[in-house]
Amino acid sequence: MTQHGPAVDFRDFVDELLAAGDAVAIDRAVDPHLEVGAITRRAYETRSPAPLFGSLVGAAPGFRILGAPAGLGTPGAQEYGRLAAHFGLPRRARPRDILEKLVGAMHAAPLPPVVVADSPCKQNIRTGDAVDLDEFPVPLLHQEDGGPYFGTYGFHVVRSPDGEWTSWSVARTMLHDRNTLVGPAMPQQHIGMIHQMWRARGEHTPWAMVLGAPPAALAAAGMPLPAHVDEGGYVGALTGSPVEVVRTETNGLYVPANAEIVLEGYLSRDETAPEGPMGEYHGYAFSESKPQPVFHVEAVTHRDDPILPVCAAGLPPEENHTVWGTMISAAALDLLRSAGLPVDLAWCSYEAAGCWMVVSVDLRRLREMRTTEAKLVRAVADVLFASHVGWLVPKVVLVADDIDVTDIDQVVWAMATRYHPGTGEYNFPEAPGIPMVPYLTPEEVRSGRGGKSISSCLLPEQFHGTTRGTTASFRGSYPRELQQTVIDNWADYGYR
Ligand SMILES: Cc1cc2nc3c(=O)[nH]c(=O)nc-3n(C[C@H](O)[C@H](O)[C@H](O)COP(=O)(O)O)c2cc1C
Ligand SMILES: [Mn+2]
Repeated sequence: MTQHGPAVDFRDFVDELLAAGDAVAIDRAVDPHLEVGAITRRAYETRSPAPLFGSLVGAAPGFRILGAPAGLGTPGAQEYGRLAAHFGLPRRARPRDILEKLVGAMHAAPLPPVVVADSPCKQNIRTGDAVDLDEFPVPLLHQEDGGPYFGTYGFHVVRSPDGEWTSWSVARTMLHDRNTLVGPAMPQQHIGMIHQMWRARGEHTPWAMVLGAPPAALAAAGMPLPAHVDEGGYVGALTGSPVEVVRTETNGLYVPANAEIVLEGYLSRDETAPEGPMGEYHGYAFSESKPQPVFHVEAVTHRDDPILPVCAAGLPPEENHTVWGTMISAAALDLLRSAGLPVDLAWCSYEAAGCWMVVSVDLRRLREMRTTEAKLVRAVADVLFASHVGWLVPKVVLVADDIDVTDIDQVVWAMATRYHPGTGEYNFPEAPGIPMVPYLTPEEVRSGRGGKSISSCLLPEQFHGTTRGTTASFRGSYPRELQQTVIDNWADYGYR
């Protein structure tokens, strides 16, 4: 193996977290039945290091779980360290650094994966009747879940029948029995589109699922890049080296060679089974299960002492917010900027649980445009709500670029003091959107449209390049030299 580093090798990622004190090796026996989930949830909610479970009740010795693989750290310099490590960025990276790296790679030439001979993911191989998913510590993550979830932080690999498009995408999969899984493959998502192509030919969809993938590949598989774009090529551009892949045992797909666990088989043409309920990323568990397509596992390969990464979805911050939210932000930011809109940054506030994206508007460029609020809002809606990424974003909040959109306190302040009730909100009942949003009416869920808005926190005079007030704050209300003096003397005043 030639690829090393936390972005391209999950083992290196885990080692880096341990070395940085951002993961805790837990040796005592922990039960995959709820206890793994409870510890992982508490780690998110207290912003503690990621739990690495080394001894799991009922599982084969050596089998491990990493919980909260992209949870946040305590507020401060390394808050985003675990996420930054997914991209090979320093642990001190800030959201803007991460976004600019992700956007930059969208404009670099794709570096497609390369096939290699060395493949740790084949250290253990089981095929046919020897496949037994119960051998793994598949966790029941919440007491309200309909079953244990194998895939909460892995990605599907599928390829279009003409071989032109290989899609990597993150979606959940629940254990159905010893060799089948069940989970969503929504028609608007790329796995659903490719599934439909195979179904139209009357065939099952050849499929693999990769767990313990190179972290950058996992994140890219959670990114709404446009259709027909291979996430694999994007990951190469992002990390600067092509992902090393190997052929599956059974179905001719290619998977990252250093993956912890690979499941291979097919996504059934038309067989379904009940899936869920599950504690979900908006922070709720709804009581019903739904019929979803069945994934048949015909081979399992894994590294020695494999590590299954686990996201225990629910209240923020978990990986749906930190990874998915960040990848949505980057894709939307690039889309809006590329359309020539005066956009500084876009950020899906983790605290908003996937329900809104805050967009900061470059006031200098806004003035030059000589536009109005209604026209600006319409332009943002036209670009965003027609796109693959925009389908995922229910609400957009526009703020001026004096607001740091990655700081929720500033966003709340802008919404409270600048959004005008009655005139500041624009509704888009015809815009298509993901039907999982909790507040949608049954009719909106059925039609797949509506429940979408853009709220403007731009003040009328900001369209003409003026702002009536200045900001009364440490940064806004004192001369630069005095600010520096205060900072330099902070300890001398008696502050620690
Ligand atoms: C931890 C995590 C869990 C996710 N779970 C799902 C899921 O269950 N279903 C789904 O459609 N998307 C899920 N997503 C979002 C998709 O991965 C994302 O929308 C991605 O763009 C889909 O790939 P595609 O654009 O190639 O279709 C999840 C993302 C993350 C990071
Ligand atoms: Mn895709």
